[in-house]
Amino acid sequence: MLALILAASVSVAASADAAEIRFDHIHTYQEVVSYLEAVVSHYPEIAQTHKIGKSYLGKDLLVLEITNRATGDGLEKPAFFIDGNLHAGEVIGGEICLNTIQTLVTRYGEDPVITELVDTRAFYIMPKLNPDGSDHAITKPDGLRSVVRPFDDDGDGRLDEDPPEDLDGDGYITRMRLRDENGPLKTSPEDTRLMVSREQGVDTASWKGEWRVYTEGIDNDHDGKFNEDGVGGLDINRNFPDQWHPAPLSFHPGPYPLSEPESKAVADFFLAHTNLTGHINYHMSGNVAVYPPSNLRTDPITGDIVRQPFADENIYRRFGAKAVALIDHAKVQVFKIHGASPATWHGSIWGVYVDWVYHHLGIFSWIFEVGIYPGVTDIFPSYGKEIERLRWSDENMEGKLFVDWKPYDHPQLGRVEIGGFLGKIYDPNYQTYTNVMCLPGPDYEQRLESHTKWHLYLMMQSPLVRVGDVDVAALDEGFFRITASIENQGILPTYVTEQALRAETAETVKATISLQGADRVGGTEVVDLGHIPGNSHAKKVEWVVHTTSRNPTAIIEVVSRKGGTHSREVSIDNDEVQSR
Ligand SMILES: [Ca+2]
Ligand SMILES: [Ca+2]
Ligand SMILES: [Ca+2]
Ligand SMILES: [Ca+2]
Ligand SMILES: [Zn+2]
Repeated sequence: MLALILAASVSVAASADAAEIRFDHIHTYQEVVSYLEAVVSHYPEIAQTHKIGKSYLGKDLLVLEITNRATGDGLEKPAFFIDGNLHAGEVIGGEICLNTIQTLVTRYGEDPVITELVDTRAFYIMPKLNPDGSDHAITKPDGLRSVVRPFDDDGDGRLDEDPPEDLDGDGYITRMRLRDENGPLKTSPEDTRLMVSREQGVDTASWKGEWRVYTEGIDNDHDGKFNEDGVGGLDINRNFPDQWHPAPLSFHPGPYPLSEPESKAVADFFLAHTNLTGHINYHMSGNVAVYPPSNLRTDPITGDIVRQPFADENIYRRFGAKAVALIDHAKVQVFKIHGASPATWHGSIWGVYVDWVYHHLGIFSWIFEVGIYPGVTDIFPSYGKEIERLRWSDENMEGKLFVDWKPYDHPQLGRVEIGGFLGKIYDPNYQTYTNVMCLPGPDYEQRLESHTKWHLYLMMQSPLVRVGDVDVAALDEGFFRITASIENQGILPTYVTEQALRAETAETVKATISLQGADRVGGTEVVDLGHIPGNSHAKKVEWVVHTTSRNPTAIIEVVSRKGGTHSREVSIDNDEVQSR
């Protein structure tokens, strides 16, 4: 039923101009599919869709490629990958992806920078890395970590046997509180809707507790725990092959690396797209831009700690500083993941997507944890004190972010009260839930755009290898020296990261000559130029050729895996020689 209503609202929303998108709610998978189809049909020369696999529930996993195909295939250009919605409820990343798509396709041909980027680079954008999970988070009152595949959260041998229930039928999963003198909570002296810890509340009345709190629902399996095993539970951001560890060292990492169709599909896409130079994996919490390593890294032979190459760290900091500058109102913090969190597991997390992309493939890879709603940055929603959130809700949202406690006769607990903070708000116009951290509002779209600006900045940093001047000098009769200048016009080196050199994934730059009406007598057909740093002088490559025919030509082609493919054709002017 819900699916039918959704489909109807999609066609209405899309009818004005099918290739336009409004950022007024969080888009479902089907809405994203419709938008991507419209983009491809409106902008066929610069946009195409790749189906890179199927989700657990059989949805196509879609990557939109944006590049001007008239100037070459995407694989022959430096590329950037952006994805959203790996974690089900962290839905703003998908909207950022859609904003970048919209910006690129609508401003191509108008904005000179965007035009040049789409002509010379390729963008691969995947708004819904985990469409099943994100649709669940958007359309159902409960939530889940990442994918919907049934998973035994509590280790009792049964899968998803105790999800929460919306007992009072208000469309939300909130909390239940039960009066209990031994409970750990007391009514807050600041506001009777809130509770504080019993210890904290000791001096306000007595040392006794008042409340015991549960999430809303039934203990379906009668194990004394409420809602301990809902939909899904495994985390595909612990399912990648970099330093993968099983439980309990890693939290719900899946049975083995890339065991899930979603993680395997993106990994295969990365392996097939050796032109990638950068990647952002979007999440939503904390307002931080963070980069690998996410864990302690040791040499497997010596046990010595292996540190990140200093040059890469420097570049991460430079790119991070730009995020802070462009996404300024969000007060972004930038740091390395490992060591940032407390001593749990020595601050390490294992099997993380961006670690695999950076450490195995040598591509700059970021987790961007999009922060909290602008304008209330410091207090809302989960980082400030509850009392500040509640006041903010009262003053700005007519109290809508908090459901007042109401009595309810629970079949297992007896009389309880149901209420508390909302994590997401239902929008009856779209029949979708919007996470409270990304409510549409006055700054919302600018915020999405500020991320798009950062993407454009990062893409401009890529290497970009070109055949520059080609000089043909006559030697003895019929002999010519052809000298080509091979340039990296970009900012990053052709190996992109020092880690790519360590991992031996950085392919060197190769120049090739193909002759028509002439023979090569000096120099090899393919010349390995090694790597070319960014901001550098050109490298020279030289061949000697011999010809007796009229109008001979040479095509010089340079191939840099991450700096692009480029060629120039020159004529070898034979007339001058023959007239001597
Ligand atoms: Ca279970
Ligand atoms: Ca589960
Ligand atoms: Ca409810
Ligand atoms: Ca239970
Ligand atoms: Zn996340």
